[in-house]
Amino acid sequence: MEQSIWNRHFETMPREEMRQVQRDRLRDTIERVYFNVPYYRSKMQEKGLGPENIQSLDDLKRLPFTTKQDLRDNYPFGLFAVPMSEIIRLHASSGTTGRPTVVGYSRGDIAVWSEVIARTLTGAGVGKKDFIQIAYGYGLFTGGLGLHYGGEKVGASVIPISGGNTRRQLQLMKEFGTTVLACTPSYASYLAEALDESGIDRDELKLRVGIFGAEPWTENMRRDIEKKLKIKAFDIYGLSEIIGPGVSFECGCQKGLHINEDHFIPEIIDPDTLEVLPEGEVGELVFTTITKEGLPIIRYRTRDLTRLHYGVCECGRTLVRMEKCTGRSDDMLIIRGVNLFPSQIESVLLEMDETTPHYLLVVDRKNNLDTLELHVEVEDRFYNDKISELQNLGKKIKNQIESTIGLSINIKLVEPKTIKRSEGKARRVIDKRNVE
Ligand code: DLL
Repeated sequence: MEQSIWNRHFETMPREEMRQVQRDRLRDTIERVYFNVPYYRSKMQEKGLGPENIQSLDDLKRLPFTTKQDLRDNYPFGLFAVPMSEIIRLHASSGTTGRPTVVGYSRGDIAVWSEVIARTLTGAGVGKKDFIQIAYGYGLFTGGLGLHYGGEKVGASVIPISGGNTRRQLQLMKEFGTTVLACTPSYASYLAEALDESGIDRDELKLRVGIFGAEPWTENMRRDIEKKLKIKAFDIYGLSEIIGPGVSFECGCQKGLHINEDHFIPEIIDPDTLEVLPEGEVGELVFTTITKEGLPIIRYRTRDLTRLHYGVCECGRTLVRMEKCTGRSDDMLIIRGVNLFPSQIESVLLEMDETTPHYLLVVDRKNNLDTLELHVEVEDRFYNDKISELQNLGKKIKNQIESTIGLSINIKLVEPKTIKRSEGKARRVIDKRNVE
C-alpha cells in the first residue's frame, strides 16, 4: 500500500541500523542524566552503575525505573537536565490526586515534538491541503499545542480552537471547510451527536480524517465515530512525561501504532516481577527517551498495558508497533476479586442498538461487598414511557454485560442526554470505595 511517510530515513530504517542509533543515543542520554540530574546519579549509584556500564541496548534493563511518584517527589523542576535558561516551554498534567507532574522542553525538544507529530499526521494522510481543527485543550495539557506545532510543520492550515464550545466547533467546521478533526475520541463522539442536532447536514462538511487519542477507546467506538462522522479515525498515543502526543501513531494500515523509536525506546515489563517480557506478550509499557534534553526520562513506567510487534508493516515503516491500548493498570477495577476494564463495558454498549456509548460506572462497597452500578443512556428512539419495555431492555443489557464481564451488575437506564458529555478526557468511573 503506497503511503506518504514524513521521514523515510528513520521511519523505514533497517532494524540493525535502528539499534545502533538507539544505542548511541542511549549512551549519550545516560551520560547526560548521570552528570546533570542528581536524582538519576544517586539512583544509578545505588545499583553500582556508572555511565560506563551502559554500553549496549541490553544494558537498558539494568537501569532503575522512573515513576510518576519520582516526578512528584522532584516537583517541580528537579529532574530537568538543562539549566532553566534553556527551557522554553512548560506543561503539566493535572492528575486526580496530589501534585501535578511538570514537564519542560528545550528548543530542541520542541523541534523533536513537531517532528514526531509531523510523522503522526502524515501517517494519517494529512498534509498541506488540509485544514486541521485542533479541539484538544490548549494550555498546560500537551494535546493542543503538541498537535499545533506538528500541524504547522506539515503545512496544514491549523485552526487552534481548543476544546469546548461545541456549537462554534461545528459552525467553524462548516465555514472553514475543516478536513481533519483532532480531539479525544469521547469529544468526537459528542461532536457527532451535537452535529445531528445542529441543523447542519453532514454533507455540508468536508471532514475526512480524525486524529484521536489521549484516552482509551475501543474498536467499536472507532467504528461508531467513523460511521456517524463519515471519516477515517486514527489512534494516536502519547504521554506528557515522554513528550505528549506523538509517541506513537497509526498509519493507513491501522495494524498497531508505530512508535517513534529513534526518540523513545519501548520495553514491555511484567508489572509484578518487573522483568522484561519477550515480543508479543502483554504487559506494562515502559519508555526511555533518547533525544530529550529538558527532561530526559529513564525507563518510565506508563501503567499502560499493551504488546509490541517488530515485523515490518505493509506501509513500509519498520518502526515497532504497539497494539491499541484499551486500559491502564490503574484504570483496572478489581470487583470482588475479578478484574474489570471500563473499555469492556463500552464495547458491549456499542454493540447494542438500544444503548449509547455514554455511561457512568459507579462502584461502591456495601456490607463489605463490592457493588457495581451502570448508568446508561438509552437511544432516543428506544426511550419511551412503557415501564415494562424499559424493564425488558434493562434486563437485556444486564445479561449482555454480565456474560462479558463475569460479574453481576445493576443497570440504571437514564434519559437520553443526561450523562455529562466530555470535552476532553472522559471520566466514566466513580469509585466510592476510595472515599473515606
Ligand atoms: O494524553 C497526551 C496526548 C494528547 C496523547 C493528545 C494523544 C493525544 P497525558 O495527559 O499525560 O498525555 O496522559 C497520558 O493517557 O499514559 C494513557 O493512559 C492515555 N492515553 C493517551 N493516548 C492514548 C491512546 C496525553 N491513544 C495517558 N489510547 C497515557 C489509550 C491513551 N490511552
